[in-house]
Amino acid sequence: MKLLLINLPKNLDNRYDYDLVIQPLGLACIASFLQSKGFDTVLYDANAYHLVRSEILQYIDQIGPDMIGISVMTYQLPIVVSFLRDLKRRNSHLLVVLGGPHVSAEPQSTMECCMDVDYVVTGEGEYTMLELLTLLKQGGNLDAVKGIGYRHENNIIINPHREMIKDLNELPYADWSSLPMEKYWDVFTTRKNYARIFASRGCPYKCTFCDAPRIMGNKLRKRTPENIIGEITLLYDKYNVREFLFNDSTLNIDNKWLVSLCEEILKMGRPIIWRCNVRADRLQKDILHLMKRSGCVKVIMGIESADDAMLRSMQKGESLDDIRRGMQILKEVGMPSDHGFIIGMPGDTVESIHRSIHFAREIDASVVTFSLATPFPGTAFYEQAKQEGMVVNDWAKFDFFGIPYVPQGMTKEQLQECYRLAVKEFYLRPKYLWHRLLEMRSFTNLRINLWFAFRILQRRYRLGVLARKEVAKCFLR
Ligand code: B12
Ligand code: SF4
Repeated sequence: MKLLLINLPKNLDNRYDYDLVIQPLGLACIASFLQSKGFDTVLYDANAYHLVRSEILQYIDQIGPDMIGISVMTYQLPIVVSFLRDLKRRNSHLLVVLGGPHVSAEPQSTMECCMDVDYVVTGEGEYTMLELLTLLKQGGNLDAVKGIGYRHENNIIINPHREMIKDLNELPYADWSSLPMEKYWDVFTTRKNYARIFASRGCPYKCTFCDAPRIMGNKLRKRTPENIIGEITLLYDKYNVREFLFNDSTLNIDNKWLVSLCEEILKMGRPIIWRCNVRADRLQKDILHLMKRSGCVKVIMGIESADDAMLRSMQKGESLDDIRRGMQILKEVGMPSDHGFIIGMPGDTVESIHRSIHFAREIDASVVTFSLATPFPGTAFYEQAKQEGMVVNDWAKFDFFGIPYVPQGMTKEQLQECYRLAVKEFYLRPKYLWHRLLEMRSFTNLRINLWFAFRILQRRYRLGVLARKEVAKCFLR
């Protein structure tokens, strides 16, 4: 049986609608794992080539797989469903398996909403896919495969979850050889080629807005520093990768392990630059110095809100004092940082959002992102939003920019106005624009930043148009 794992673009009908081009790491991990077990598995990143619908369908015809696997984040579901309709019309015998964040939280409804889906996989995909493919090849009962959903006599059966992989060192390195490595970049990329890798999986925290623990579990599981260095060395030597981003939810949960990782990077004898996600309350000055020496050029640290009551209600496990302390350490070490705020969570008011906007200006970080609160299925926030009456009519809005949820006490227009203010107050300041320009490290970096500036303004404009349309509707009623 031939399996094709394919990464779809966010817009199947407009090849220019994209924000970044990043490796589909989850699919690449599953591909190399199945290949190592002898399964005929092809990995293809249609997003990296900016292909449109007809071109992707043509590619699939050429490859002629028996099964196709796609990863689904919540906002991607409508795109995937529309693509599968076209695909199954051309080839009704092709089996379809979906996995990833949305499917892990909503296996039943995913199968209900799309008859073209034959199987869903919840949680980590490597061993579940191995068992599913083995069973399809050799025969046997699907109810024995943990972590899948399937159809049986007009019913949908969702099997129990599979335990998380205990030893991540067992896994082979991702299937880099199938990816066009020179095509990848994100907003901060300064050096080509650039790659994202993961050093650990799982997160013990319980932030109400986050889906990560559901997908990768509540326990932090780490690869050994030696194992990670092996993959970095391969990427450096064979694929000329000089810039890395650790995809881990948080890299500084276990600081002792992080120290060993940095020491191994220093010993490796290959100069790289890297970035990672951190939590403020786990930052230590000496470790941050070591990270910097080993090539860390930036950390990404979610702040979420500058209001202590909001931080408590989000169960962030950090206070504003922790965040200020973290910011101070970053400043003392001279570590550039990026920070994310979420606006429109339950309990937010125009005042609490303004507090966050002012705080963002005060900390003067190099980049600050404002995301509109999005209740992803599987999170405590989602349950609360549903209790408050949220009805989901379009999963495409679940992308941090659509507005699927408005906190009680605020109107949608107020929320849109807050977002527009945040963009204006932060990004459109001459001082900020000047700093960004001074920070440019390469032509690649400049080009990427110009593209992002365009996308931010485009979104702000669209939100403005939407807001005006809503106001017009009110007058017409
Ligand atoms: C790093 C990261 C990013 C990075 C890189 C993303 C990437 N594609 O590499 C950046 C910052 C760019 C990013 C952007 C976004 N992200 Co993000 N991101 C993450 C994070 C922290 C790790 C993802 C990762 O690489 N994991 C490691 C790999 C190995 O695991 P994996 O991808 O989950 O794949 C495994 C399983 O899910 C499963 N699987 C996955 N796909 C498939 C497919 C099949 C067929 C099968 C069988 C199995 C399977 O098997 C894989 C191997 O075990 C997760 C949180 C988390 N810890 O999971 C959020 C997360 C995935 N992101 C999320 C979101 C919403 C986004 C954005 C939409 C936000 C935005 N609007 O900007 C964008 C979308 C960009 C895009 N198109 O990819 C949400 C998704 C929630 C949801 N239900 O949709 C998460 C869960 C965080 C959250 N807020 O709760 N993200
Ligand atoms: S936001 Fe970060 S710390 Fe909080 S649960 Fe998600 S991954 Fe863990």
